[in-house]
Amino acid sequence: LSTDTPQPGIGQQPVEVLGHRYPRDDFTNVTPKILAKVGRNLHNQPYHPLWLIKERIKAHFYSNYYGPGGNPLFSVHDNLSPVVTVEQNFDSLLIPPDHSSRKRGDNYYLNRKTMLRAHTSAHQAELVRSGLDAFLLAGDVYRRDEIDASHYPVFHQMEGVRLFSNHQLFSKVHNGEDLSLFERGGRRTPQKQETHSLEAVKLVEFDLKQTLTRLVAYLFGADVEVRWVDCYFPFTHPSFELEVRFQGNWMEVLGCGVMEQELLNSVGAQNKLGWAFGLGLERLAMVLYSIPDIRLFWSEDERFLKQFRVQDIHQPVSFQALSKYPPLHNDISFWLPDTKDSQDGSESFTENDFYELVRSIGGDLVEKVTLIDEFTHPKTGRRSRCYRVVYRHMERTLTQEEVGLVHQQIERMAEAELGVQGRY
Ligand code: FA5
Ligand code: MG
Repeated sequence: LSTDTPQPGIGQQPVEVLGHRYPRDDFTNVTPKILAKVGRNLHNQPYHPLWLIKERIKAHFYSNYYGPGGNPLFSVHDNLSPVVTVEQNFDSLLIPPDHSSRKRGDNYYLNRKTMLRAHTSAHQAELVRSGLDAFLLAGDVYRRDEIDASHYPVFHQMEGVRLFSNHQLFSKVHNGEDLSLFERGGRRTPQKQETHSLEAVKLVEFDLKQTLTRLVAYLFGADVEVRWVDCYFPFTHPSFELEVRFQGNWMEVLGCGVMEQELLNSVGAQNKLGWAFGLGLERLAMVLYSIPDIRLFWSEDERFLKQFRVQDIHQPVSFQALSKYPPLHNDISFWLPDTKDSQDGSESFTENDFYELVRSIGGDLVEKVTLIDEFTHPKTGRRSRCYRVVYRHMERTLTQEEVGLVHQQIERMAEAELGVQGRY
């Protein structure tokens, strides 16, 4: 290389993601805005609606599918890094080198070799290679896409894979031991791949559709309207999309199909057939909870988040649109109890106890509580805190009079229960 050849990216800082550094090149196109979302892991935040859906799906699979030893059949993986190789995201799935889905304009590349995964399918090959026969995998995925009510550049998917040996697939069929997964010299047709026997594919396809139909019926109730649409993926054949009727329109919630045998052969599972699906967690949550806009999932607005803090993950949640009525705020200041008063010198006041108290008195009127000031008295060493409580009603404008009553009750109860001394 001559020194005067401009080297793209040289001289610039490498891209840093999750504590690793990736050299830039002419493919690098991740932006700081997108990188700021990596690591948020909404699907792992307790009581976030995406976490709630993930937990419900896990619970469904855990309680309905068992392995031979009576243990859950599907293992669950939700902590795999979204930084993957281009090989994982595309090549391992038989996506050809010139396939349009690889476009720089559609993906977030760290460089020519590394990217933010565009789908959870990026992990199919490695997990099958590691010996797993049945697994679920949830994670954040990244695509350069339009932004509107149902599209966002970061969203979350759950992948499911299940493999079958000859015995596992045919054991329930009368005289099933005479049947075979594979056939020689076959042709690829709209129904099946060239190496598969039609009877094997039909059983796998049946199991796939039944598994997903049961999942959707469990999530939405038996009344949900669904339909199967034929489609194409380079890593499955035949392939289908499942659509659910939502607000009068059909909404695609997942893609799936019978795994390409070439993929399974390449990772040591040549004696098995399998199905795979990939579903959009936001899409499911939007239908299930009537969430009108995908951007709300990134909201840190208590009015949104608090609606999903259910006692039991199976409890129905019906999302209420955020109120258009104005908020009213009232502050509360108090001295914290003296640490030297407590027997063991431990903190006797905990912030969460205070939040809990405010929530239990203010109920749905309380939108948010934030610490706005804190100081230590220079002479006495006593510590004081001031919190702001924001009140808002979903259906009407609140008056200071009614809010004042609730607020005074919070003041009294804080003194009575938390040992603080009001500065009211
Ligand atoms: C895939 O990503 C395939 N990997 C799915 C698959 C897995 C097929 C295994 C076969 C076997 P697709 O791009 O259609 O396919 O996305 C799958 C689901 O993710 C969609 O059905 C939808 O629910 C969701 N999804 C796709 N794009 C977006 C987006 N921009 N915003 C929110 N959800 C999206
Ligand atoms: Mg699709």
